[in-house]
Amino acid sequence: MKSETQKKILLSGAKPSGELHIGNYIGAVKQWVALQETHETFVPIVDLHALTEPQDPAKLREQIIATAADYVALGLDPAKAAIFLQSAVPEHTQLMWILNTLTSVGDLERMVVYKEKITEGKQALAGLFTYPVLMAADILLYKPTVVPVGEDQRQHVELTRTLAHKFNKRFGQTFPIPKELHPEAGKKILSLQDPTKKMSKSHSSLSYIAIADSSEKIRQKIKSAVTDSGNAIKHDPITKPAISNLITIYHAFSGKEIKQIEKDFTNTNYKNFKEALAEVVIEKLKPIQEKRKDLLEHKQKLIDILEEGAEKANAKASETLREVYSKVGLM
Ligand code: AQP
Repeated sequence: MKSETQKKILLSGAKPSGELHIGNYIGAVKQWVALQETHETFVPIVDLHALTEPQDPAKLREQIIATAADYVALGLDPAKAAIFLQSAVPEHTQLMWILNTLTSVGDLERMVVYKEKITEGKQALAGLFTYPVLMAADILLYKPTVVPVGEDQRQHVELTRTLAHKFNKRFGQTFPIPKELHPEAGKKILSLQDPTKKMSKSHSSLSYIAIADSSEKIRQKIKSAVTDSGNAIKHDPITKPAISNLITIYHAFSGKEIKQIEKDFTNTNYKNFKEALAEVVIEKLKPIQEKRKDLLEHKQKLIDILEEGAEKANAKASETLREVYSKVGLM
């Protein structure tokens, strides 16, 4: 038990509700890729979460396989990380039920993502309301020490910690309390069209850059990105959120320090900076897109990766669920 809590374990996932974008990459996947070297890594494609909003079944299947290709092309190594479908490991929904019995409706009503989705006009469905409990189950099943996520998931990880504490208090020490990790820069990449909102798959396609976007599309999207008043390339998220967002993207894709980027573009303007940014993004995505294309041409290879990942995940998940069932008094 002690050695298990000390083992470094990582759990995080992405929802195949559309095309994976550079916000998902900078805020989350980039950290998974770095940490798979030092952590036992579980990175489900959380397909059940995609169902919290209406999906066309044929399109969903395509998005699921495309997300698997994105994961591998972005650098997740199936030899180091268990890449699998959430729906292939039934323990996720089984543990969710147990956690549901510990979750207060008041806590769910406070979830900002839920409130935002309702304000955007999404239907107030029970699945959308309770998905943070499924997310808590996704996490706790693997007893992770770290959960690298974007800032939008902070409240959900907080709920996960609350539920872990509640469970441990009532049934005895079971779950280590997971720590969320955010990148230093880029924990919330903003929409290219509306810098008051985060970049999201389910918003207009002009507002995000998909991992799979062509060079032409990337140039067009960055060119049409909203900017702030003035023309200085200055990183100040409060007064200049739009250009700061573009500088953060430049930083994430080039590895250059933000101060250095400001310096390099001192005597220039938004137009020139945007052109340079587009080239940096295109250059970085090119080999990733080639790998992605190759993977999608060999779908069976992706399916094998998912099956192998599910096997690894299942071993861990079934062990945790057995422990939980026994502690709560199920036979
Ligand atoms: N804009 C973002 N900036 C930084 N990180 C982000 N993440 C999402 N958007 C940004 C992080 O990416 C991981 C996977 O997210 P997800 O696919 O599970 O769901 P999401 O957060 O709901 O992403 P989207 O793109 O906004 O999807 P839709 O529009 O379908 O709801 C998470 O760690 C997330 O924090």
